[in-house]
Amino acid sequence: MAKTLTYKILEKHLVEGKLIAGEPIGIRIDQTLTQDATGTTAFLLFESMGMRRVQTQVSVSYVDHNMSQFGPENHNDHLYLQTVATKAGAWHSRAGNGICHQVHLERFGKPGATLLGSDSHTPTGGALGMLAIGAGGLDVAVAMGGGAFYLTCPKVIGVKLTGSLAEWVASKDVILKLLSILTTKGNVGCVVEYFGDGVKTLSVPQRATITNMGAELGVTTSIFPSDENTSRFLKAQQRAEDCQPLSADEFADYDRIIEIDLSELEPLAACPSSPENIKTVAELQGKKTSQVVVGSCTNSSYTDLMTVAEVLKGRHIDPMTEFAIAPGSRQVLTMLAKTDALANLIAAGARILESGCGPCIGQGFSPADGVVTLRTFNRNFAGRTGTPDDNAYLVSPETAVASAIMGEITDPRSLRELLGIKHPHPKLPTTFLVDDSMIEEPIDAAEASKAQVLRGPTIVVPESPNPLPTSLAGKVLLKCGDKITTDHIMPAGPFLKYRSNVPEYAKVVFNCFNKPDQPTFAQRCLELKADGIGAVVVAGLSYGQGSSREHAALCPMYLGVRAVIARSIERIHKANLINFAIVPLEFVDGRDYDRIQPEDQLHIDNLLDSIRGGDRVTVSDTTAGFEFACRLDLSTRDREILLAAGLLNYTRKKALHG
Ligand code: MIC
Ligand code: SF4
Repeated sequence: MAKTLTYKILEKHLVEGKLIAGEPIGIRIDQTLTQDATGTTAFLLFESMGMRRVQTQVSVSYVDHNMSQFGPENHNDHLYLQTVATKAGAWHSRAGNGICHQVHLERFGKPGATLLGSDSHTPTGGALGMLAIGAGGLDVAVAMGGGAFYLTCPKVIGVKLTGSLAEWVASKDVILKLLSILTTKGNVGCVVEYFGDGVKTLSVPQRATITNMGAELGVTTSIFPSDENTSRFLKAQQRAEDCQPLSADEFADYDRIIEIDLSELEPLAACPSSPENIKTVAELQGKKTSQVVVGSCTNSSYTDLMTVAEVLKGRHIDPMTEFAIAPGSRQVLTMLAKTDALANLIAAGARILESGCGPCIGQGFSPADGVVTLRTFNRNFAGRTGTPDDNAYLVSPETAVASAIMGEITDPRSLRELLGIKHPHPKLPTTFLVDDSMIEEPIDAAEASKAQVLRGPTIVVPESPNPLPTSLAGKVLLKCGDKITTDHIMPAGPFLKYRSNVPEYAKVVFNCFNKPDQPTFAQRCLELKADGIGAVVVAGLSYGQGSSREHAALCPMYLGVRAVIARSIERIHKANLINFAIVPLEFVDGRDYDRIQPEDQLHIDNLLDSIRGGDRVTVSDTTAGFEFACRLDLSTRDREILLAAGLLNYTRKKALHG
């Protein structure tokens, strides 16, 4: 049978199970990445499992998220990550070196390899023809220690690209188009694989924008073939040895094919507050902007920023619009600095932020109340900017710069007519500036064993979950709607600095639902926990969308949440719930969601027996006096993990008993 590229790579890495869509499989992981906001926990758990040295080909620990350094927390984390990487034999990319996904693409990503990252945008690496998957930190810690990664063998959606992008239309518009077709829901268990003649018209950085934001579809990953453009990029990064042509077989067996004619696309925007709310920029034309930011792992490559700099050359941004750029990496920033581009940006009024996630994760640059902010990022979940009622639109760098000049949302295609500007089409360099002096190489084990790991007082080893009870007595502490993101569950922004201190961070679980002068979700949970009752969260469709942050399971677990009952749960979050012994239950009949009310008492008889073997449980709502059925959609390994009280305990037991 003609094979997809996804299955070719899976086949080479399969260690358990059969390659049949929907079946649980285990794969060998060649590379891992962690970032500081998830990496501190990942490394703490790595140590807690008794693991000493990483066993992968390449494991890189990046510092890119928490760089605001208000108080000692962030720097404590940086020092811990740097020294624990030395001890464990991992690479360490220091603060200021850039966003993990951009740097990984530049310096480490490799066609045909598998990459597991504790960040949901790890699939960026798919731009190089690698199978790059996001997961919770604990899964990544296990992979660092040489363990397999377990996933559901995916269906493959083939996206056939034809034609080529028109002037001022960007690769961002390709993924926004796909989001308008597939939306952010219902794509769990699929991989998106690009093929067709249009592929060769896209450079690696353009492909990376597409694979990066594929995360918003909720798919396992996205992948492009590795072709001449891939080799050109790798050679320009002085990595000719990593080149390897790879593609699907002709007439590969895709589960579904979607065709996108690149020539027909026009500039698009994701409107507040979901990446699936797509409109054409032309429809939004004229809306006043107050803030524009170009950056994030989606759109901060050298060519993105050169485009912006060239358009701004000799021009100035609108007087009522703030404009900032956050370069994706130190390589990008240095290369801008070595040409006139950086000077042009500064002259045009751009504020130059450091190379890192910055405003994308609410680390500053929050917009004023009620204003429109335009961002080249991948997520615009409500409040993610740091402003509760924000109004964030996601656009391409072309649309961003056109709007920053005009002070209103502007279709970049009108720039030629309005200001006589032609698209600058900056060329991909034939040689990128390679300076790895901010990436520390692993040292040999003997030398590393002498290294001291620095653990500041704000770094607290996370607790392990308590075993699940035989029967669960629970109470609905929160009933929420559809598309609850991990940002709703565990806010970032000013709280991001508490990632390595679970008791502190847990105080803001579901903060967006807390009301002034009333006990918080955390306080109510802890009261219940003291009475031996499990807290239960009830939710609608697509619960746990968005990031890979395992704190969205780890902190609720700490507070005593024992089960989530939802209409559907997203892949990474579901795995995180299981890893921290929170039972993920899905309504068999979605209408039962409407019958449950907050504060209802729930009871599940023989919970452990059901986890052992059943695919259904009966839940009694003793307050309202009815029973309903829930699905327990779990692999054998998932069941073992829940019964062992989480992945940490499970891995420890396995290490002891084999
Ligand atoms: C995000 O974009 O939401 C993050 C911050 O990068 C997260 C990881 C995290 O919460 O640390 C992600 O995408 O997984
Ligand atoms: Fe960082 Fe934003 Fe990318 Fe997440 S989406 S890795 S916060 S730049």
